[in-house]
Amino acid sequence: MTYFERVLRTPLLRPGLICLAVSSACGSNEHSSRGSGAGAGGIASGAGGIASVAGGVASVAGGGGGLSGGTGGTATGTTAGTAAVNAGAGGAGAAATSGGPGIGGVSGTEETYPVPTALPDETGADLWLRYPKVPVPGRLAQYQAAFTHVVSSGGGPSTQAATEELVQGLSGLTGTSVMLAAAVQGAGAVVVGTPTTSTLIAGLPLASELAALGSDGYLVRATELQGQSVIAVAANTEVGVLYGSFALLRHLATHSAITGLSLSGSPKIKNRLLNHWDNRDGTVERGYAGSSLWNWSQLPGTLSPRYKAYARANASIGINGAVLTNVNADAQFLTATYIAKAKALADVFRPYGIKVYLSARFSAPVEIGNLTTADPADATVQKWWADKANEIYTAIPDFGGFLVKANSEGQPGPQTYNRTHADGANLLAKAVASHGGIVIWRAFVYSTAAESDRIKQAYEEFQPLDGKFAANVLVQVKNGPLDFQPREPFHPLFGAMPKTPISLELQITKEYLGEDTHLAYTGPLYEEVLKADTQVNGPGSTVARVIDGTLQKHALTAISGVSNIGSDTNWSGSHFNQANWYVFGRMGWDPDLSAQAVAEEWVRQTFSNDPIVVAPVVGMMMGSRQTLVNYMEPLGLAHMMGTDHHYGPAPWVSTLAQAEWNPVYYHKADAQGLGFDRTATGSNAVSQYASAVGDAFAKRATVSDDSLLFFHHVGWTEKLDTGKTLWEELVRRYSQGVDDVGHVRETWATVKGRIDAKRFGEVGDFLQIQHYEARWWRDACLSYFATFSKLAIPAGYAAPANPLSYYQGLNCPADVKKPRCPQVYTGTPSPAVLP
Ligand code: GCW
Repeated sequence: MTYFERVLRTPLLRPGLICLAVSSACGSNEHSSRGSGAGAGGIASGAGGIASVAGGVASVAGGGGGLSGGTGGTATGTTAGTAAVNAGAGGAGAAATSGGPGIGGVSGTEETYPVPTALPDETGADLWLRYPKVPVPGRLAQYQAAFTHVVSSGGGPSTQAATEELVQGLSGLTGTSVMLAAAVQGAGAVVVGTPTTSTLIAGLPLASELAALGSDGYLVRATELQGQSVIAVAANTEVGVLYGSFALLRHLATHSAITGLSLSGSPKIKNRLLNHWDNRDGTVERGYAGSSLWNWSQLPGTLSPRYKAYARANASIGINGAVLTNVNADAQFLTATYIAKAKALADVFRPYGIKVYLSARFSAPVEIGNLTTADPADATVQKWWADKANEIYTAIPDFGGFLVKANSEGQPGPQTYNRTHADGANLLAKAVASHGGIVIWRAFVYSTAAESDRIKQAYEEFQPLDGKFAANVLVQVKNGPLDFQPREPFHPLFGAMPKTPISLELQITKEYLGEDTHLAYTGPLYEEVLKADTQVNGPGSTVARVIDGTLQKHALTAISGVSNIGSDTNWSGSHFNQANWYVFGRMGWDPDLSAQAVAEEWVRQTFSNDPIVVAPVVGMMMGSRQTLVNYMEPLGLAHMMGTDHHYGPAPWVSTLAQAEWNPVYYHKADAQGLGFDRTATGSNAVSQYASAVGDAFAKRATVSDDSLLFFHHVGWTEKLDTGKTLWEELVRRYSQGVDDVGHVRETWATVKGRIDAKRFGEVGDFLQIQHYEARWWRDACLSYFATFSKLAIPAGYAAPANPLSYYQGLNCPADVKKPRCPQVYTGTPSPAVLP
């Protein structure tokens, strides 16, 4: 049976069987009293291939197996029949990881969705905040009865933002005019506020629950007021009220039941930041979504309406900080002219609970301050930063602080003056401390010194500094030790600096994952690193527990995502790239959410709640990252992308000035085999991990195939766990990756007519590009590796379409901001695995 046939045969797709609530918006710290589901399906992290795509679908459908792990949920929905949640046995896939935290079955409705008759084209500009009228009559009637007016009797700009959103969202979803009122006026009131801003909220018996929520938490509760049934949205702060309003709207936009409604949530990580790599000239480093959203030349006088839209979108997923500027920093951003521009943005973002931060160029005292040094030990330098901080805080009283890349890839830093990273960080930390600011100091260091193994450098430089950083400094660590590859093991610094708050840096923009066109949902990647067990304090010492501060007892916590946002109408360069922004926010709020649960809520809000759309599209997303790994860098390969632009395959590059800039440095293909020996017989990078983890990576018997070539140099004809030789397994994965993109295209074809023609067509076009480029990756890499293995493509697999010289001679992309390689868009990319 082909993948396509399997999708069509999924019981879910039969009329009347549409109970697919695999998950809800509710994770372990975002509770619904109505859902008591035990772990829903986990993510696929293993060999994947076609099974990973199919597994995603099967798990949503509650069908059998696939790669979905975990036991079936047992949600107790209040609407009859909504309890059958992800009841599939799961775990059939050998590579299944365990399921996520308890997830209640609260999404969706049992009603049959009508085939849409007229679907207006959509640009994607509304993101997941579309609020279309509920198209199923039962649920619509419930919502129309329950939501007739929004009651707010006080409060400031954040409360106003919340009520504006509720009025817009509820009006859209119910197809009626939901009004704002100062008092309860009959049935259907949504009463919002804090005990301070609203006497109605103050009168409800919520004090003890609110006390447990902290400043950003919220409660959404069906209750009674003045003899009327109402929904209360309550919090300790007005921003909490805003978060609660978005939680309610998400609940409704996913067509969830509202009987006995009770939602609550509070973030596990305090600072949840987007890092924009935006430059003064409007370009975005590693941006594939147009130019910068910040129109510096028009600021501060002209405020694009997109600034507010950006703030709404971020608040809706819990993001509460934006570093406006590139870590490859420009001192001009710290001048009065640019501080005024940042202030204008801060003023727009403030009601939405979003603070602005700036990247700080370490040499700014010299470049814009006329000093002769930037030495942290110099008193004039210290005064310069203190004065600069005062100037910024005068303009922006809630300025978040500085993000710094120092002594890496040519950036200035304290080492220029023989000082340490801690000396540098503490200089800035002291300047912002009295204002409540923080400094986020990046551990992504990339020196020019020759190294035995480039991935060891961050640990070597930073681990010895543990305990030396000021209290308001976080060290920000990328998910892996190399550089945002499609797959890497987790970074060894997680857990290794117990006295230092550590922030996790994820990349949302897909620099190494197909940039704007390829569908690669990063939720599974994020989940993989968050769940990775550092073992520093024994089992359970996951990266999530390191960065939420619970493992090593830090109150200062942060997570950053390198933004994929730009001036494109669809914000992120593609419709599916919006999901990566979305999942970053949701997992930043709750790092225990499952990628699958988040994918489902995103699809429901972005495309459709119809199970005939939700199940296959969630399946496409959940399999997409493994599929991309397979056709780009399977089995632990890394960094084989084209020079500078990082687009397309170039494993043969060997002549760049520094050894570790070259792909050959990372894959180490030779006549014997492939892969980087990082065990004790090689660079011994494994020794940077806790011994239980390092030992597991070091042994061929225990290292997973997904990390194999990252840690081992393996002979071409050595047998892997799969029973195939390395060469055979390599060919199999590359080929499977290509064909799985073809299967995704077939799946996408099934939702035709269920979503608007514009977005349907645009996604289809990108999938076609991805399919051709996947074949390009496969053919180029296999042709190249064959020159070492001297082995033929095994029977049952297509030969590369062109000789190696063809791929080596390609000169693309013409435009690195929208990279394409039309030369390879010929022929038929599949099948790579011959029928
Ligand atoms: O991933 C690499 C990018 C650089 C980036 C650097 C970093 C901002 O290729 O463009 O520079 O990482 O994270 O500092």
